[in-house]
Amino acid sequence: MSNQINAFIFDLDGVITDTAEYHFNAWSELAKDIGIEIDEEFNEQLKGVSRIESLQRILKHGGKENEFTEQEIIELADKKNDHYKTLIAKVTPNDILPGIVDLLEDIKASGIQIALGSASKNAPFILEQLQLNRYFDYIVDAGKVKQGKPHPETFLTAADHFDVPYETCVGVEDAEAGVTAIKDASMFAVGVGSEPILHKANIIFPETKNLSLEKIKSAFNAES
Ligand code: B16
Ligand code: MG
Repeated sequence: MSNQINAFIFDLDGVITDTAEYHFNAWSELAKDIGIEIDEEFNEQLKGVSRIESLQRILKHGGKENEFTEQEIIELADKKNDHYKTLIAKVTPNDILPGIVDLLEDIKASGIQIALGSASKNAPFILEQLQLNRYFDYIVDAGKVKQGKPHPETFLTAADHFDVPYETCVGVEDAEAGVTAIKDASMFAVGVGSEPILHKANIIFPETKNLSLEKIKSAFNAES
């Protein structure tokens, strides 16, 4: 590993802001409509996972994976997204998780490029609501990613855009699927959350307020 970090690639939900709760609300309601119950523990499996894949996991969880046509699945996913969009319309800069603006400032001051690598097709809208666009040099278009997390494509797309070696990129994630994607992209993984879920990450911070560029740099250099 080279000891120069060329790019940071951030996940959105669970790292920059916490829209997981809104996703959970919208999915729970939709699931209830079709006779399926989901709880917070099951919701962990939906974090970082695309909209359609999330719905397929919910249907499987409820033993209804063969009950809907492809068209009906799309309609159900659209219904969840319509509800979700009404919830995220209320997002403001107050919803930025603690420590994130300082970290983005520090990265920018170091001259390192920053990308957003979210699985969410709503990511550009949320970033705008948070008024964080100016920090991001590139946003991966979740609509164009063929293989969602845990596949590394999201992270590889950002590195390819910057034309930098994968080993010089740092990915920041809160979800197991996301950390797997970063590691499979041969990048340095920063996990935010609990050790048992994120154990594959190179360094783990319990909460966003604990994130520190200095600590990330020294852990990165120690592995170079
Ligand atoms: P959408 P991230 C992910 O965002 C969420 O964690 C996941 O729960 C959601 O299903 C996915 O985005 C797709 O979102 O329905 O808005 O396109 O964590 O990758 O920033
Ligand atoms: Mg996430």
